[in-house]
This record gives sequence, C-alpha cells and structure tokens, in this order.
Amino acid sequence: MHIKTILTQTYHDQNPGTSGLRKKVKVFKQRGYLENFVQSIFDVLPDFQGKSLVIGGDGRYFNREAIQIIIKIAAANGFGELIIGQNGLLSTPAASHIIRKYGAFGGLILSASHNPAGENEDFGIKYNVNNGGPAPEKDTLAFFERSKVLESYKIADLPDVNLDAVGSQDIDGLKITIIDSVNDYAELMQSIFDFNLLKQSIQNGFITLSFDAMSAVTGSYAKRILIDLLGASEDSVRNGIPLEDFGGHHPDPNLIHAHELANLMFSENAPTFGAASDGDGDRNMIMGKGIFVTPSDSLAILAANATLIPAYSAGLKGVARSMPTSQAVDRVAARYNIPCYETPTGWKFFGNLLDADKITLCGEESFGTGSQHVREKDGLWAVLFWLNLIARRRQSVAEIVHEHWQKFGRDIYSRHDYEAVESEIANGIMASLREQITTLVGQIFGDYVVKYADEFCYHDSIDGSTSANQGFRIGFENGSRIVFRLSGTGTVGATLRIYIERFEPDATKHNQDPQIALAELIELAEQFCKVKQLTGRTTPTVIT
Ligand code: VG1
Ligand code: CO
Repeated sequence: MHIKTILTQTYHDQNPGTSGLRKKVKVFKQRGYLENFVQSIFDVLPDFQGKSLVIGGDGRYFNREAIQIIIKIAAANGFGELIIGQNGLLSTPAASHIIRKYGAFGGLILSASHNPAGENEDFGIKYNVNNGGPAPEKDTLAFFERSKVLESYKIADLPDVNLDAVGSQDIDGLKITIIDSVNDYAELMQSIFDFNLLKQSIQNGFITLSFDAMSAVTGSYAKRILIDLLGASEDSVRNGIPLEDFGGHHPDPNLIHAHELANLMFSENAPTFGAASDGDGDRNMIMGKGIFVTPSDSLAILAANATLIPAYSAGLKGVARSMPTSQAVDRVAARYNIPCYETPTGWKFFGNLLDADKITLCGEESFGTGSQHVREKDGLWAVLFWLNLIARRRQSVAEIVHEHWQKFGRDIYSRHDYEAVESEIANGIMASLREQITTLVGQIFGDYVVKYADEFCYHDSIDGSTSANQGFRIGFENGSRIVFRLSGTGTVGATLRIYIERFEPDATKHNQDPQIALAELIELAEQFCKVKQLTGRTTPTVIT
C-alpha cells in the first residue's frame, strides 16, 4: 500500500461540541479540513495498529465522500480492519452496538444529527470509543489541541471502495468489511423486547402506528423492524427513504419539525401510537392519539414500567438524566429506592455510569432515551419500549401518562430556544447570569423563593474527572427550576436554551397547557437573562 504524507494548512476551529465536530458542509469541504481532523484523532489515540474501526453515517450530503477519505486515512495510519455500514449508513445507536458487538477499537460516526443537510447545510463527525460511546471530554479536548498544531496527514493511495455490496475484501493486508446496516441492530432489539407479543398486538389491530423517519437514516431500520419483523402495515413508516438532504427538512423529532405526524396524531384518524426519529436515529418523539409525551416524562414512565420489559424484568440498578431534564425521573427513582444521577448535557457523560453498572436507563429532555444495551441514545429502542409497554398494559398512551402523573405528580416542562443569537450578545447573557447567580439565594419573586443558584459543575464519580461551566441552575423552594445554557451543537451564532419546569402534584390541574402553567416562570427567566430585550425578539425560535 502506497502511503503519502501530505503537508496541510492548520485549522484552529476544530473544537468538538456536545456531540462531535459540526460545521457547514462548505467548511468541511475546505482543503484538508476533514483529513486534518481525522488525523488529529488518530494522532491522539494509542495502540490501534492492526485493530478495527467502525465507520458509518446518517447518509446526509457528503457522507459517501467523507467515508472514502476516512478509509484512506485509516488505512495509512495502520488500522487492520474497517467495518462499514452498507451504502455508508449506520444509525448512531447501531454504530454503538456494532463497535461493542465486534469488539472494535472505536468508530467514526458521520452525522450532524437533527441539523438540516445538503450542500449549504451541516455535516458532522464524532469519534466513539471501544465501549461504543462518544469519546469522553478529555479525548475530545486532546483532538482539538492536536488539530491546532497539525501540519501533515497520512493518506493511502487506494481506489474508492464500493460501499453498496455486503462482503469483505483484503487490500494489502487491510480488511474492509461492508456489513448490512440493520441486521445486528434488529437482532439486538429482539433480544430486549417481547417481539411475539408486539407482533400479536400489531397484527390483531390493538396497536396501530405511524412512524416518521423524516427521510433520514432510521427509514431502513424502521421498515425492517416495524414492517418486516412486526407486521405493521406498509404505510405505517412515513418518509422512510433516507435522502441526502432529508427532503429539505430539519430531521428533528418535535411538534414543530414533525408537524405532519403531529397533525395526524391530534386528528380523528390518529393511530394508537405515533413516533419520529432524527437524522442519525438516536432521538425519539413519542405520541399517542391526542397526546404528546414530553421526553422528560417519557424517561420517567419508562423507568417506572421497566420491569414489564423482558430485558429489564429484574429491575433497574439506577437511572440518570442530564441536568436540564425535568425531575420527573428523580421521583420514580426515589419511589423505587434506586440512585438517580444528574449529568451534564450530552451522552458522553452517561458512559462511565453505564460501564460501571450504576445505571440501567438514562435520558435527556432533548428527545433522547437509552439504556445499558448500547452507549448512545436510541430512538427506535424507545419506540419499541413504548410499544411493548402499551401491549403489556393494554392501555393507551394517554392512559399510561395520566396514571403516571396521578401516582407521581406532573413535572410541567418546556424548553425555549433562541437560535442564531449574535455570539457577543449570548456571551454577555451568560456573563450577566454568572454575576447574578451569586446573589439570588433567598430572594423572593412572587410565589417563588430561590433555594439554590449555581453554575453546574459535574464530578464524575467513576473516573474522578470534573466538567465545569455546564449551565446555570436556579432552583426554587417549591421544586420549580429555571436552567440556562448555550448549545454546543449549533453552527450559526449561538443558541440560548432556557429550560423551565414546575411540579404540579394536584391531579385536577394536570391537563394544563405548559406555556400557560409556566407563564410566571417564563417571565422570570426573561427577567434574569433579558434575551428578548437584548435581541429585540418577541418569541423563542423553537418551543418544545
Ligand atoms: C443537543 C441536546 C443534547 C444532545 C445533543 C446531541 O445539544 O440539547 O441533549 O445530547 O444535542 O444530540 P446542545 O448542546 O445543542 O444543547 V444529537 O441527536 O444532535 O447527536
Ligand atoms: Co441525533
């Protein structure tokens, strides 16, 4: 194999965010940009000579070209085997599973998740370690540091690899294996859930469903699992063909971007169950006829019912949620006397807890839920979990949710995003919050008395590491909370996220519209951060 060393221009902006490096396609297409980042990762990683690397992506624009480049750089750097999803496709949870199942050294996942795709949109890449999970912060920081001084990369002179046909080939001692993207994942799902019961419930019409793959990677997975294996009707998977531009949409499963599904679920003709996933298949939105389940509630409900699922019938070791996720799951943990951990935003912080067997389930308010079975959040897994639950309890989604609220109370919750805010203004807001936070404890705002106010700093109890500056928390005596943080996945300006929650124990008040129930706290949040005043905006860009 002929290996070339190419001198390259150094880039200074390759700092991975919450979930890998995400930039506009145009940025990634600059000469050497992708090559530099991949070489920086390989320069930092120790001892992978002869070992295997998993490669796959969400199929967005530039996916195939990026894979061809990565193959050549990985070959030049001494990997022994490359395991690649057919057509270059692997959902994020499937990639995580494949790394684990085949004992790979690690994996490169090409995705910008829920961000739009296409020539003028976003691309992304992230490295996952051998437990199948996103590289921890100490690694991503090291990749960035290396990229800032990188002067050359190594690349093998190889012809492009045919990504379309499953099978193995040997090129000068390098094994390249193209695998079916869905098989291993579908098998894993069958080992977790009661597929016989699901099949029955779908085939006898007790469950009718609509899954929106949003023209992204889960199309192939949903068709195989929901239609081929479980017998759901052909039309139960919508937007099921993965497209390079995701049909021009945001593949973001929420009421705004999955509005077709939302309209259906609130209509007369709604099926019993509706769900959607995101670009790379790790997010999920859960709906029932006439009801949307907030992700924070979904996590709590899955935790409360986990023993109904074959794989979790022995009970849960513990649970974890990201800091801005509502405290609904904390109530379940307290009731069942299991530990509940609060981690910073981003799946990488769950990895150590899962590896150490401290938790079985975990989740985030941003439509992410997952478990021990992989080291990423998993959209279709959450869908199957809900289906299994509906089939076991023989109840509708609405009945399950309302019973849960009756038993535990409702944590009324909403997130307000202000996207593409000028960075200077956003940084000013954070600086001002940092100042205010020191003086808030004990202050009274109407019914709300500040109990604690801090900038979240996480101490990982497993590896002893500390992650500071993870967002501002303002907690009130009555259990309500307001959280502020800046997004680490956006590619334009800054995105301010405001997370608002209030606990409502009274079952007669559980049917309130969150925006109305939270109105006072929403006002208060504006008083603290002044985002409307400073940007001249009157409403958030997205409310979830
Ligand atoms: C967002 C979400 C976070 C999630 C991350 C990656 O990050 O808030 O909870 O883990 O996206 O998800 P941020 O920094 O923009 O708030 V995905 O599906 O985009 O890989
Ligand atoms: Co995603």
